[in-house]
Amino acid sequence: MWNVRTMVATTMVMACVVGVTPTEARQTPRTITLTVTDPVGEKMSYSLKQITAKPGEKLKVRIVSMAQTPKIVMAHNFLLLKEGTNIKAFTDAAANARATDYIPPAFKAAIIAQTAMAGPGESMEVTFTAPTKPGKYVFLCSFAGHWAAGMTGDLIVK
Ligand SMILES: [Cu+2]
Repeated sequence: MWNVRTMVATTMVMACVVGVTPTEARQTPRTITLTVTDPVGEKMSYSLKQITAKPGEKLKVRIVSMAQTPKIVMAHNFLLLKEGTNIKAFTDAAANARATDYIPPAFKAAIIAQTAMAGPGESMEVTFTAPTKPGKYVFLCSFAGHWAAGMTGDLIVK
């Protein structure tokens, strides 16, 4: 029974982390956890499709990969892009940027925040300040083919 209880407790803690918690202090980043599992069919996604933030809010995004597939063929990151970025052009360039962990050098200026790639069982995080300009900002995984498979979402600043 001990194991079952621990699992239940862990699941409850994870559920809380995934949910949106109110900002307690301006200086303390609000943690947002995005989990990723192995693809279902051809589809791939983050556990959250949308993150809402206040202008200039400090956020910590943690990406947790629960995938089983080896990192070389299945890794995930979180990239937040500036408004107006040509997403198709960005991801096309990223697919050819394996040497730089799928971060396209020509598009570095378009990235607001990025984590390293997380392989199976790994988690990576990044702390950053949300844009001060209200709007919709795209986040995505830049591993080859993952954006096209659905691994993307929006950060809504309002
Ligand atoms: Cu991915």
